[in-house]
Amino acid sequence: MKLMYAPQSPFARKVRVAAIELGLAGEIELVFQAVAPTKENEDYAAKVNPLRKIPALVLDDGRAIHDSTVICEYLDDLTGGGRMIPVSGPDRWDVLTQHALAQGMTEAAVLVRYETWLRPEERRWPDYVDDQWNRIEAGLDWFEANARGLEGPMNITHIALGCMLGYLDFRWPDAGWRDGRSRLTSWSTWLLRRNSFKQTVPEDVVPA
Ligand SMILES: N[C@@H](CCC(=O)N[C@@H](CS)C(=O)NCC(=O)O)C(=O)O
Repeated sequence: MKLMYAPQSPFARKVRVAAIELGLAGEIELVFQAVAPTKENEDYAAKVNPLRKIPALVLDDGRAIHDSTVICEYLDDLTGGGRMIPVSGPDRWDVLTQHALAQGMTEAAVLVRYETWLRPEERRWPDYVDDQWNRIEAGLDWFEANARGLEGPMNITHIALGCMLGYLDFRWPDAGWRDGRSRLTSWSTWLLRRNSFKQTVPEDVVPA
């Protein structure tokens, strides 16, 4: 299997962490794919993901699977299922809902990144950026208030939230998301020290 990824991407990191946690990393070849809004990437769009986003997993028979959530579920299924996303019952819906929150926060952070780094300065919309930050902050507050739910075996919510927090540290090291959030801070310290997270720390490099 080939994972189309970039070392900066929090969504690709989510898949890489899940693969390590599930013991599948050795079966996945990482293939760098440069993506960005306005980058046409026609070949990638035609063969892998019409949305031109990473990550995508290309299977040995040529089929492509995306997005990060579906790939995590696919990898989970390969190893019997139920570890990343509970199969049924109330836990399934809690995990999926909390994962959707972590995922939405990550999407907001990536939008801020594009808005402040890629969009030409004269066309930027500061209220939009503030609004995205506001959503991220609200999500952080929710996880701080409900951090007890983060205890327990590693699942897709833990991974998505860890990748989100790692992305904040990577792109905005001075943003101070830990301020006033002691429970989330200590949980993330534990999480980010796991091998799966240590092996996938985001880097601003273009792989050879
Ligand atoms: N819902 C997708 C989001 C993926 C995503 O937005 N990836 C970013 C990189 S971090 C991307 O491909 N951006 C390129 C673009 O928006 O054109 C997932 O979970 O995989």
